[in-house]
Amino acid sequence: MINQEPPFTGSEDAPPKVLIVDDNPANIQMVYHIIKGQYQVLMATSGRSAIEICLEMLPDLVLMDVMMPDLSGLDTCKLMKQHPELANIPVIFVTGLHSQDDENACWDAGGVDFIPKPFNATTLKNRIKVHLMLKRQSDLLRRLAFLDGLTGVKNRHFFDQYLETQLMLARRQSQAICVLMVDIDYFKQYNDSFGHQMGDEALRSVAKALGGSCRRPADLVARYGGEEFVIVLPNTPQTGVERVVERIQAAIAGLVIAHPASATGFLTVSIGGMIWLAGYQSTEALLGEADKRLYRAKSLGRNQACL
Ligand code: GH3
Ligand code: MG
Ligand code: MG
Ligand code: MG
Repeated sequence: MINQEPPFTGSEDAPPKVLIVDDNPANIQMVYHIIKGQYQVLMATSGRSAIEICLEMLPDLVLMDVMMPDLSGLDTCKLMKQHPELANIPVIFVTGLHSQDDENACWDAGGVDFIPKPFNATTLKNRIKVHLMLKRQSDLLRRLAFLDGLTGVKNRHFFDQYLETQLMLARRQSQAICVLMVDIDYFKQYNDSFGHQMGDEALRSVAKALGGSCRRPADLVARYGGEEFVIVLPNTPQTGVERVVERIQAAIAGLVIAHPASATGFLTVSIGGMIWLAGYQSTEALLGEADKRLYRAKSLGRNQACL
């Protein structure tokens, strides 16, 4: 399932990743010996390879030399700031250039700090520490802003952005994209029977079951509102969608949540799904089609899917 959240700096089990960029390997070694042991250290000897490593490894911080042949540190930093996935990685310039203009150019390029060479090792270590802490906090805030507080899946805000991006990709690559709307059946009555706390607990269980049913990295489960969830399955044709739907139905049945108002005696969901292959206009149209099919699944008696 999608984990399209910003990289979380220094999660409990992984030390933060620091990328050292310098065209002179001796300079890299010197910095490496100062910071090794505390961080996972990555190295690049050119601006181009720095960008490549950033895209692949998503470091939490970059220590950037300025003067490098080919792509300068300033230009490398500017490229990073233009890239949506790299823009929030802090760049500290570590440079032998000392003039006021050089220093200003580093700030203009988007650097968060400027350390002139030769530097004091303790100062370097502490500047890194401070910027990693700030990065960790901003990552956390960004993550929370995209999460549904009750169920822990992504929220509507994230979903809207994600669907927009995926639809654009699907259009560009002429691939199928599927949206499933999942609505709990007779959920008002569930609350009436067991109370809101039990209702919330059931919502959490359903969210977890949906998450476990969507296994591809690009699949996304989000809470659309109330007792309604939405799922995006990029690049998934009809047979794949049917398999996901079967998994969802089996997972919900496997929860065996007693629900007296339900025909089966257990909590069930209705699913409306729309697969669009090409020529689709907008996310609204795609969602509208999925919603129509959800309505049909409801009117046909609930506990079923209409694709
Ligand atoms: P249907 O089978 O047609 O979907 O019926 P329903 O009762 O599920 O649908 P309706 O839209 O009439 O009611 C949705 C109910 O979901 C209303 C509210 O009691 C419940 N609900 C919405 N959000 C929450 C929530 O965050 N927590 C809890 N416990 N209940 C919620
Ligand atoms: Mg250099
Ligand atoms: Mg409902
Ligand atoms: Mg509803």
